[in-house]
Amino acid sequence: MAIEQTLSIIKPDAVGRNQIGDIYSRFENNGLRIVAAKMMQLSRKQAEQFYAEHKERPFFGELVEFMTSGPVMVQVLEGENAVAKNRELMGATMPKNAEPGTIRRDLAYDPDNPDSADNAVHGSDGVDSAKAEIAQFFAADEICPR
Ligand code: RTP
Ligand code: MG
Repeated sequence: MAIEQTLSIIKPDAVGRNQIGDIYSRFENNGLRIVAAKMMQLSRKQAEQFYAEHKERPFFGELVEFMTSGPVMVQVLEGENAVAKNRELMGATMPKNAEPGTIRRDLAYDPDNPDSADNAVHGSDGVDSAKAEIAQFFAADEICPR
């Protein structure tokens, strides 16, 4: 199987709930290595660029507000089929639709706000987008493949 890298972001809601360690454990316990990481406050411009594919969508403004509402933890994950593996660990986009056992269901679903799209994590959706997203946040010498 192919060893891949993927970009992961722990979003402001999960950072605010002190869930970085829980999420890192899920990565490490499922064959994904953290090979680069940084905490940062995204600027509006960085968030808009990162989610540019969604700029015509009705939720774009809300998404940019959310992604800039507090610090995020950005990491490169490496492992066999890392792109798909990370998406599997994350679960469906909306926490209410994500399966129990996934990050989004276990850590982001709020029964008092069941339709919220605040969903704890981002993961690249393909090998090509992973390469582009990694390059947006990390210089080559900031990544430590193992
Ligand atoms: P992500 O890019 O963050 O990993 O999420 P995803 O692939 O599962 O979902 P995507 O369609 O790329 O949507 C990006 C993010 O936009 C927010 N969203 N809000 N209110 C809504 O209907 C809605 N739909 C999507 C979510 O934060 C989603 O992760
Ligand atoms: Mg996406």
